[in-house]
Amino acid sequence: MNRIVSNISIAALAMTVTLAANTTQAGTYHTPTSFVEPTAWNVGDANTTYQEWDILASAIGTTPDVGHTVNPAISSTPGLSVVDIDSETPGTGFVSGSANYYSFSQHYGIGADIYNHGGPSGAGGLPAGSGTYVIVQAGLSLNGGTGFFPGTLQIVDPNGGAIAGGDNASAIQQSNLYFGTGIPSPFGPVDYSEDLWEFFLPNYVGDFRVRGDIIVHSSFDVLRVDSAIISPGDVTLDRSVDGADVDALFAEDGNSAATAGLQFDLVADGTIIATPNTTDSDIDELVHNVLGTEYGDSNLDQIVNPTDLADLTLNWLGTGKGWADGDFNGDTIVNPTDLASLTLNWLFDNSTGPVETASVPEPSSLILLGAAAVGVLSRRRRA
Ligand SMILES: [Ca+2]
Ligand SMILES: [Ca+2]
Ligand SMILES: [Ca+2]
Ligand SMILES: [Ca+2]
Repeated sequence: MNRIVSNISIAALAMTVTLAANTTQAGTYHTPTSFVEPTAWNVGDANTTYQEWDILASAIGTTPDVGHTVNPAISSTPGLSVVDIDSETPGTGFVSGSANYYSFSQHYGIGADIYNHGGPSGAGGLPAGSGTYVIVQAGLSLNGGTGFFPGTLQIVDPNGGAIAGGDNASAIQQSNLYFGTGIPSPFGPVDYSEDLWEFFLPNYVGDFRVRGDIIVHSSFDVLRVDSAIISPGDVTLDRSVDGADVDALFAEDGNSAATAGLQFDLVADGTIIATPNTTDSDIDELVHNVLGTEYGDSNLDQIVNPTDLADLTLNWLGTGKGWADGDFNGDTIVNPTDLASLTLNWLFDNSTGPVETASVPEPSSLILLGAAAVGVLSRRRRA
């Protein structure tokens, strides 16, 4: 934050005060109608942040006025500032009488400094390989159909440097939430847009800045930023690592990380490899190193035993199946290939709890069981 406090910023601040004092309108002119809550977590959950601004009180370091919830607490408060276009220096925009950011002379930018759990103000202690999921929602009036210049809303580090996954082209999603015409404003009726962006920052849990460049005569009105720490292997970004993540990773086999999403590229080489037991395999990284288990462990208790075999037999020759059903190679079918994976790892045990001592079939009898299952079902299909 200190980098933006300079002689230039003092001049900009003085201009802000003067212009704000000359305006006669007061208060914000539009309340977002379509902002959404995160679906993968609730505001206030552990290792998440939420901050929202509507009344923009200062051109530099406005604190969130709608809400600010961080768990666990972080020692620094987020700040929203006007910056120059394509720059992190204080900008020519100013606080309008409607408590928005505005410029009638030049394009300008906004930057929101967000303090994250692995940053200097946070508690740290997060699992190695954790990343950050960021949801940005903004509302602003348009000038000739433009508010933010396309491609400029992005996540950068607190000094403006690039973060993998934070560039606009890497956004998981960009959606228009609301578009309105004839919205009353201090400058007459305007078009108004509410938009949402989602980003995933792999291997990044530090502080960050949300920034974007805005066209002249567009009035920047509201901003909401939610973030959550994502554990390694949670490729579905739902704050849980389970069989659904294995299935999702299988489904991206052969795709580029840019296409699939950076969260899938667990062995970070730009390509998603979901072939078991191969060099640089992302699925091996998930199954072996993140989940600590082997192919065949349908219930992910780090043991391959009759419980998993029961899942497999229950779904034998079924289609549209996943890891939890006994599909261990991602082809969505439960068949002899999956049984072979299970038998190969039969009685694998990486659990820390007591080893199951109940009587279990020997591998030889297991293979006979599998052969019997194939035989029975083959006869049924012919019948
Ligand atoms: Ca998940
Ligand atoms: Ca990879
Ligand atoms: Ca198991
Ligand atoms: Ca299969």
